[in-house]
Amino acid sequence: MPIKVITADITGLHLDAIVNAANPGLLGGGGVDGAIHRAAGPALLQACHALPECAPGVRCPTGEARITLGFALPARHVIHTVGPIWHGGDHGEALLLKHCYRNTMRLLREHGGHTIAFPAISCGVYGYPAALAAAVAVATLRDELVATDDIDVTLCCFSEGMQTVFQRALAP
Ligand code: AR6
Repeated sequence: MPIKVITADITGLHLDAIVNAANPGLLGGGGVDGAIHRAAGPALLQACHALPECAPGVRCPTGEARITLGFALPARHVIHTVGPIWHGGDHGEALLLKHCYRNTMRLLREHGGHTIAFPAISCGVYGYPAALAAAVAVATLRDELVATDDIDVTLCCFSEGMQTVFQRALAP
């Protein structure tokens, strides 16, 4: 199935999973993370808190992903992933971002999901240049979808400008 790009609030989407652009602590934050926690209600924070720490204060290292229920959200699950902070591009940012998409898709498959929406991971507070992030997202997701045609991926942007950037990355 083709990858779709939309402009929407990801918290309103009725899908098997929506993706949270989280931080390693997984206890909420600003941007899409804050919006998801507000819409999901306090049970999401409790579920995140219950996830094991792999280092003090770290429940999800950069590039990895963790899954919880969606609680009050219309989405059944939230897959939390931690994008890289942009430090100029020569600190492994592209590979870490690729791992975010790949690990998230692996969790979706493991939980039998078929529909998922991603926000523009790392493109807000974490400062990743949007066109570069969009290229990584599209290339990685295309790779992931080569072997399956039963997963419907939506790239959920929060502005028309961001939608244009992601749409360009999808153009042949
Ligand atoms: N629906 C869809 N996209 C959204 C929404 C929404 N409701 N709200 C914001 N965006 P950011 P990051 C877009 O900063 O760069 C948090 O504090 C936003 O316009 O949320 O990965 C975490 O706790 C932007 O295009 O995530 C981390 O500390 C995109 O989502 C840190 O920010 C990502 O922006 C993660 O930074």
